Amino acid sequence: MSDAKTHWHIIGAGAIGCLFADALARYGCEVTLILRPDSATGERTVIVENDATCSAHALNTVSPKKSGSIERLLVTTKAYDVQEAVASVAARVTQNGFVILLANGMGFAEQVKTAWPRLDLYCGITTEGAYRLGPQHIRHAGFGETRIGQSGMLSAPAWFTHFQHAVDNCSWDGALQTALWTKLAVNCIINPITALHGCRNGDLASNPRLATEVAMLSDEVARVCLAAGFSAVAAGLAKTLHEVIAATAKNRSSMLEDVLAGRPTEIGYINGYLLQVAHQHGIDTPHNRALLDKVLAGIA
Ligand code: KPL
Repeated sequence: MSDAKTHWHIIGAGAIGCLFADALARYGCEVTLILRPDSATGERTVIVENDATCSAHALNTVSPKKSGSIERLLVTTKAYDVQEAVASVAARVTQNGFVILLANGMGFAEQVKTAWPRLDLYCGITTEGAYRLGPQHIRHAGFGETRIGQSGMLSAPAWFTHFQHAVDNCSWDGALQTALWTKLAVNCIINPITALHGCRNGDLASNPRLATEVAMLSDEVARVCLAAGFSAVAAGLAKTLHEVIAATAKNRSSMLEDVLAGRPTEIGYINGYLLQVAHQHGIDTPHNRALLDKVLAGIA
């Protein structure tokens, strides 16, 4: 069997899950979507719309209990669902199998590693933009990049070559922790402020009051990055923020989208994780604490 024909299971059939399912299916892989235990299963058509094209693939969907043995598992749930998702299928991941966690925020990988130490675990980050138009029907709204890595693994494992061919603009990152901390730092600032003020990312630069809030929060976040050993992330934070805000000026952050949709937010794995690290290093982070409390309380 050529590697392109390998079988991927994807748990978390939201916009990002469908985007990756479509990419792997287009490359020729067999793709099975694992749905929630109470969902109707069977063959479903995954539709991905772009500006110019629309791609459709009939994929098998199963419940966790019916997923059979799993060699390659991609987890694309919300951060707060990662543990439960992995728990529902961990026993089915084969001895040589592996798991990629592709969710926003940090902290869940440690939880998974502690609960299932035998799993060969990779992490990823993606800046691909996609939103749901309906069940398994999405719009690919922004072309981004995807990075995959594993702590301490400088070069990519053999399976990665084919994954990289299937997924556009995807690379192996031998220092993924730095990329994860960069994204965490940016998300700690853009996400809660936009969620609380109900504004687009660009307003954080154009509205002086919000820009002041950004500066105060950045200062705290940078101090935690530095203490955690990510001095380059701390030093480059102002520039990175400026670039991300400019590049996503018209977008709503994922946290604002969650608030508007009445979903729980991922703040526990974003500012909540930062607060945990700050506490370990004895750093005072009152602005992050206040934002976390307000988002959790739903205060605008
Ligand atoms: O990652 C993002 C998010 O919304 O979660 C940013 C970079 C803030 C873009 O909106």
